[in-house]
Amino acid sequence: MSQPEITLHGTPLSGHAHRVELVLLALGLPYRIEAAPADVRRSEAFRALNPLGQIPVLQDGDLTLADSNAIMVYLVKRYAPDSDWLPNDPVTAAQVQRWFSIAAGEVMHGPSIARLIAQFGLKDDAARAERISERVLSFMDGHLAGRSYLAADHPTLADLACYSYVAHAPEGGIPLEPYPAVRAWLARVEALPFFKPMPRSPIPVRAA
Ligand SMILES: N[C@@H](CCC(=O)N[C@@H](CS)C(=O)NCC(=O)O)C(=O)O
Repeated sequence: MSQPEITLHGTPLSGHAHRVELVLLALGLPYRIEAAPADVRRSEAFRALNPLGQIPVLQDGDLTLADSNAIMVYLVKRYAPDSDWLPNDPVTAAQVQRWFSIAAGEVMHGPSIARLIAQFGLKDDAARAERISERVLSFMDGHLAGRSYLAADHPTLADLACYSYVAHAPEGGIPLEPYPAVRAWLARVEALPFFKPMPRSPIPVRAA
């Protein structure tokens, strides 16, 4: 039986879509990308897929699923349940979940919002995004000192969930130089054999 085609609705510069694409690549699953820029996301057809109007959305056969972290869990449970991406042992499973929360919480409200302000003109509180970024990056840097990956001694979905917006933090004016353990971890994720980068945007010039 041929495998149903997986469609990922996203855009090239969405870190939320990028993390899902990394999982599709990690699992070696065939997929196609359906571009969903802002005007498409406002359409009735797209709202039928996700009433929140957000990307990413995954379609796999009859299944339509929104939310990047939920999609990552689905893909691993459905296609690679015995893999190390989402371990079953209670402590590691909880650690992965913790980093999902950080990805959707501090990483979203820090580096991701800072990038949206700097690159896409989002009207939001840049000082707050900077404060949250510094707090989460300091925390990650301490956590990663002496560790290779976020939730286990091998890569898990936690790393893929947090990677994109941390790697692209400088595009929001958030420097990564003060965080050597974070930079080493980013390099480790980038060295994974399936890794595909998200296109870089220009780094904003900081006022002197
Ligand atoms: N919790 C969602 C957040 C997704 C999200 O914020 N997507 C952005 C693009 S990166 C979006 O579609 N924004 C449009 C909007 O919120 O109206 C997830 O993890 O998928």
